Amino acid sequence: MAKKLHYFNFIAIAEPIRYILHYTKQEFEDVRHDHRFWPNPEFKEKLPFGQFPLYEEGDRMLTQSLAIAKYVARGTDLIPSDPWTQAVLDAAVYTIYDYWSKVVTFIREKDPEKKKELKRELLDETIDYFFSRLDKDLKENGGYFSGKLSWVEFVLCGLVEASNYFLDTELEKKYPRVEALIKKIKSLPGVKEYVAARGPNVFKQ
Ligand SMILES: N[C@@H](CCC(=O)N[C@@H](CS)C(=O)NCC(=O)O)C(=O)O
Repeated sequence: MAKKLHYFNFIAIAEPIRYILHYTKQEFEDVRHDHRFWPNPEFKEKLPFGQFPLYEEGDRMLTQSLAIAKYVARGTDLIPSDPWTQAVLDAAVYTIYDYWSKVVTFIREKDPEKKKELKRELLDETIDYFFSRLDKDLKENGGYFSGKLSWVEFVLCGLVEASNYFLDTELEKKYPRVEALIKKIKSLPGVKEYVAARGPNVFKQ
């Protein structure tokens, strides 16, 4: 069945899904919508909640980036069979999204003074609060969130890359296990070739 992933011509919450699809060697159409021409009323209306990402499989549609990431990882080693381990991974991914929601607040802020303060807070407080704990978690679990590679490490990698772009930083530099994990994800078969073709630009015109 034909698979399509729709998102903007950008990394962010779609990139972990792209990584998982490439790593697990699933053929899909990577449909990029130009953010400069958004909202495109015609297409926005077709989206169940007016937002990307949208995943299509034949005539079925799925929204919500985490639901899509977990779905495309189904049936692979990236989803453990043990319910407790699955719950531990869900807890880690919701924590990563709690962090990401603060970056989204910063991205959406239009007032320059408020934006500056939100950036300061992220760089001086929020990142360390979350990443010191995530790094500890990785350290205690052999470099992963549950002892082995899962779909959640792909989510972390994509959102660190997007944070770096929006905040003009390299946040992983202070967190050695996060840094090592990102290197590992980006050198996985499938991901490595995709990243090489994608290049350093997070926007693709
Ligand atoms: N909780 C949703 C958030 C979706 C979302 O915020 N999508 C943004 C892009 S990151 C979007 O489509 N914005 C355009 C719009 O709202 O018109 C998810 O994780 O998929």
